[in-house]
Amino acid sequence: MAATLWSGITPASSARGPGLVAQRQSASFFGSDEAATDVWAYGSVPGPVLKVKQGERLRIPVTNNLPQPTTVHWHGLRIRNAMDGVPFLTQAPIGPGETYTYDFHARDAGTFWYHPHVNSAEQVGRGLSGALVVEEAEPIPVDRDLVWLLDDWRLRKDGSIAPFGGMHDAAHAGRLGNVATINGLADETFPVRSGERIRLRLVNAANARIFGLAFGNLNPWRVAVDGHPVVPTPVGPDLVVVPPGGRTDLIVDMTGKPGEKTEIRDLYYQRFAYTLAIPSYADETPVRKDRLGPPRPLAANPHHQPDIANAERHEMVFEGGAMGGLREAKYKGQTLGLRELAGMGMVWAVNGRVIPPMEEGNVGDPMLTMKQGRTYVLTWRNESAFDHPIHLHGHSFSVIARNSKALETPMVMDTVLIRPKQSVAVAFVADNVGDWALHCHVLEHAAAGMMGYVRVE
Ligand SMILES: [Cu+2]
Repeated sequence: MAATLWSGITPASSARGPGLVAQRQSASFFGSDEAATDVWAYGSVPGPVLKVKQGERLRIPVTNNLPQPTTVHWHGLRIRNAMDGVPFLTQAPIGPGETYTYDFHARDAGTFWYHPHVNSAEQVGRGLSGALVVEEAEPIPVDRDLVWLLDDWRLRKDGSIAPFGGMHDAAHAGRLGNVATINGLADETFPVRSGERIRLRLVNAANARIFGLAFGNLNPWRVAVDGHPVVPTPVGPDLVVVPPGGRTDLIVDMTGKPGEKTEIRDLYYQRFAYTLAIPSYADETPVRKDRLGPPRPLAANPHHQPDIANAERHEMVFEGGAMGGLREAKYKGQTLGLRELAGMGMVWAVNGRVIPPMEEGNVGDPMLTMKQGRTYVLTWRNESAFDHPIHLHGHSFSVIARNSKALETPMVMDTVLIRPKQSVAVAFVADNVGDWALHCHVLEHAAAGMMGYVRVE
């Protein structure tokens, strides 16, 4: 981990360089070649950090050297529908041996990421993901700006990736791994210097694992969520919860003394708590003596303000899975019992309908058709026994209420975690024309009935 972290962010030229090549290769999560694992990756695990300035254009040829079709989705970026990377809905899959060039402008600053949208559970699960950083015109001054792409892997004893599929993962919490990595390495060591200020960009690229990080007395400032600025606030004793697909930007002041060590623990699944990273202070003179003051807020991204008073309102109810009480649901026009549905690998329903996987020439009907420029308030209710991080493509939304209680400070996001038996209300202006995927980012859930799309026309 250390080597990757110190290298920080790759130069902007990588965004316009030779592009991305999705390929089979090997990776070593434990820093030794003996324990190398066959992965699918964009040249490295994770892929290169693509870095541009806000407003700049990215032109990224993606070559597919995998044994199956692929695409790239630019998670959180509000770009043209044709560049969104959803197979059959926005583009034909990129076949083996083919190249497709993505071309768009980075309108919003912040921390984003990229990953395939074809056979996502396996392709992302085998290692295809990378961070995309869009720099603000005026970033918060820091000593180091680091990406931590968080992931987990389900490895067998011989170090190989365990097979994908199976109803158990799909019907429960998704494919949780047994090895957690930061930037592709399982080493917890994190060399720091006393007194330095770090911007830590957390990206959760795991199929299903929710990270709930305890920073102890480091007490970092949260400055952005899903790329969008929030008023800098110390996280205090709360866990920094990052669901699959989500991002959180922190400003961490390393306030320990030279030679000290501290721990960053993941406590989300309390029975499986573990130490993710051990910041270890170098035996050097502190970078500065006094603790720095609060970071100044980042400038907001250019959003249309939702007109909530005149919004059109809709509800989406997510049901199904194990222990969820769903008895039957509509699938391809038929009402089927949960057991029959499970036999077909489909166990999740939205408003009583299991959404079939999209295929060539048949993407099904939109879950909702919206008018361009109009404000929508969607209430998403999780009636199941499992967490669902719900992700909307092509837009960012303001989370305006949780469990019917209005939030004092709405938060702009693109992936919102909804706990069991809870609800969120999100508001946004449908300002980006096209067909936009709306799905659970537990990738095994998405494949088992929780991925549809909404239309803006
Ligand atoms: Cu889900």
